[in-house]
Formats: sequence, structure tokens, C-alpha cells
Amino acid sequence: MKYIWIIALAAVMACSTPAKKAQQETILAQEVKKETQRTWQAYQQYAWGYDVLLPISKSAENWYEKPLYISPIDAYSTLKVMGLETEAARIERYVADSISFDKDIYVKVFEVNIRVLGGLLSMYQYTGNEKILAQAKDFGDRLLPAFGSATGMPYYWVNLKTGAVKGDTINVAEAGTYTFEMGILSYYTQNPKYYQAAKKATKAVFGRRSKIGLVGEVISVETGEWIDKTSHICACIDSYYEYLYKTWVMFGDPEIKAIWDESILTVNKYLPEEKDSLLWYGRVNMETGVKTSSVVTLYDAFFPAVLSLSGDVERAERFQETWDWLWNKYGLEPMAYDYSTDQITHPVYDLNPEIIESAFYLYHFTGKEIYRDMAKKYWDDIKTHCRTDVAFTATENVETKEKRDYMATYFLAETLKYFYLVFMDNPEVNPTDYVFSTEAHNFKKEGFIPEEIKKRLGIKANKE
Ligand code: DMJ
Repeated sequence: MKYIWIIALAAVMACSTPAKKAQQETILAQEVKKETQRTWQAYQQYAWGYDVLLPISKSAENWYEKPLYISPIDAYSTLKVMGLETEAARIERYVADSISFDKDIYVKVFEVNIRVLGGLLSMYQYTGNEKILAQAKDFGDRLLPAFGSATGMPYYWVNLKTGAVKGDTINVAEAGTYTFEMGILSYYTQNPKYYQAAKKATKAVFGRRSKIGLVGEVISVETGEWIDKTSHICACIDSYYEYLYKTWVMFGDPEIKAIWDESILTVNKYLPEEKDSLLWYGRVNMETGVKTSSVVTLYDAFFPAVLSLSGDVERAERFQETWDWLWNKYGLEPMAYDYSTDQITHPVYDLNPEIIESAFYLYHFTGKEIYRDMAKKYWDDIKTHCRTDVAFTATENVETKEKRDYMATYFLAETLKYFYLVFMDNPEVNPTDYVFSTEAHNFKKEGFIPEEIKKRLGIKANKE
């Protein structure tokens, strides 16, 4: 009798904890991987040691007077996700043994935080190589002087060698997109100072919200005065919102959650606008909530991903429909578009990932094939219009499809990664088990122990 009970109990347990389905590469995922290998080969052949590949002239470019190796550091996690071990190992060796950030150059704090620091941290997550952590810590320490302003918001530029800063006017994305990378750095180094500096910057933005709860676009880091009071979710603010939610998911900081809760309500109250049955998020004055413009940017397509992650799948699906409509209108997405006049206001497409990222999240959370079909269409269009004989390149104009000689570092870090993942069956790396940085560096939640997070990041429980 006892045995029957044990067998029955085992059967119930087996049913309640179904085994995870094994991941599998579909034919499309294999194609994306092959294209990634081809593109990576081009970087190695024409641009190794430089920041960026120029795929048409088959040459290379640095962002500053000296290289920061941005493409390989940014690309590393994509190569790992695809199982391209030899390629990834070469980057690891290079970063561990051959590079130094002790360079007398001013760098853009926001851009190098998401690309270089984020890339180094994901490299450490994958390798456990202490030399990589030392590089990440060194780089984070070189960024920290930027946060020494009167408000706690970072200066636009910091000199990696001297710690000198300049640029006291920044946009909100540049002020508040640090808690994720700096939080991970605090976790790995067991020193809260990085997270605390980043959180202070985020709180400095939120603390200056208007009476109706909106933030503007551009702010002075020294006085905290708003220089541009336009509120939106477009480029220049976008990732501020993204990091509020992702910081909560990753670290469970209740203070950041409270900021997200209040912000998302306000955003959804003042910004949405329906036109011809499509849902848009426009621009309004932060103090009055009155609409000032209907120009949107392709960056805004990050929002369905964040909405679906936060549980608002219905709104996410509606907003993704809008971006899908715009993509299909031109066969690629324009950088900026006015939905009232139906005019492109900036025609370039720089191989950006956002719409693919959102298709991936929505496919994951809804299981609806339409999202994979969307991604397939984007992939076909990018292959048709942006593929070169060695890699992929930006488009000068989405109407003429004229090419431009530049492959942004996020194409390897984000765009190709999201294509690969949306085409995978049951990907191991998915938005339930991992949190993706704004640059798509994927961190496994399991690797961060809640009690340790609190200690290492200095997170206090909410006051009741
Ligand atoms: C990426 O560098 C990051 O996602 C950033 O937050 C904004 N978008 C670009 C790519 O479009």
C-alpha cells in the first residue's frame, strides 16, 4: 500500500514539474548563425582591433582617437548564445591579455556603459575569468567620476585616464540607463558603490518629474533644470523606462519598482494616441500633458518588449502592430516618422534591433506564430537591402534603399542575437530565465541570489 502512495506521489510531482523542452535550432536560426559567422569573419579580417567594421569599403573605424574594441566586446554574448566557442574564446583572450582602458580619451558615458561595461560583465558571467572581471571593474572605476556632479546625474563625457569630465547637458536616457550594468558590477565585486551611483542618477531624474508625473527629455546635470521639457518614450528617454522595470526584475529593488509603477501609469495616461486604429505614443509637454509633436523614432519599438515583460501583453501586442505596419510600409524602418502627416522625418535605418527584440518577447510570451512571421519578414528585408558581400550595412534612406558604409556594434550584440533567439525552438536564453540589458547582454537570473543582491548592492527594504 505504502509503495502505491509513493508511486502516485511521484507521478503527481512529475506532472507538476514538467521537464523543460530541449532547445532546437530551426533552419532559420541556423541561417542567422551562418550569417553571424560570416559577419564576424569580416570584422576579424578587416577591422580586428578597431571599434567598428565599415562593410562596403572593407575597412574600419574607431569611435575615438584610440580604440575601445567595442564591436568584439559587444558581440561576445551573441557568439556565446549561438555556441560559436572558438570565436568567443579569441575575444576573451584578447580582452584578458592584450587590452588596456588606461587611455587619455573622453568617452560617451552612456554608450560605453551599455556596450563596453555590459559586454565585459556578460563575458565574466560566461567565463568566470577573473582577468575579465578585473577589466570590468577597471572600466567601471574609470566611468564613476562622471557621476560626481551636484545632482548625481553623470556628465556626458569622462576621460578614461584622468577622470576629467565635460558636457553638463544630457538627455534622460543618458542620465538614467546605468542601474543594470552598475548593479551587476556591484554584485560581482561585492561593492555597492557602483549601483548606488547609478541609482542616485535615476532618482535624480525621477525626483524632477513634473506635477503630473512626467519627465522631460534634456536636463542639466549641474543644476537639475530641465532644458527640454518634451516627454515621450522615444530615443533620448527610452532606456530610462526600460531600466526601471529591468532593474526591478533583476535586483528586486522596491524603490525602483515604485518609480516604475508610478511612471508607467503616467506614460500610459498622457502619451498614447490612436490614429487609423493604430496605437502611437506621441510627444507632450511634461508639465501640461498637452501634445507637442507626433514624430516618433524606431527606437520606440523597444516598448512592446518591456510592456510584455511587465505583464501588459495586450498593450504590447497593439503597439507592436503599429511598428510592424511602419516596417511593412517601407520594407525597413525609418529612424523618425511623423504619424500625423504620414511623413518620414529622418530616413536612415541603421540595422537597429528594437522591433525584432519585441517580436522575440511577444513570441515568447504569447506563443503566437504571427510574431515569428514578423521576424521572418524583417530578416528577409534586411537580407535583401542591407546585406553586402562580406557583412551587413546601414541604409541611408529606407525609400531608396541606398546603402551607407557602417555596421553599428549593436548589430552583432542585439539584432542578430534577437533574430537567432526568435527563430530558435525553446531557446535556453529567453526573457523568463534571463534579463537582457538594453544592449541585449543576457544575464541569467539564477546567477544572482536575492539575499546577496541586497547586501552587495546596498538595497534596503521599502519603509512601510
Ligand atoms: C542600442 O545601442 C541600445 O539598445 C540603446 O539603448 C538604444 N538603441 C540602440 C540600438 O538601436
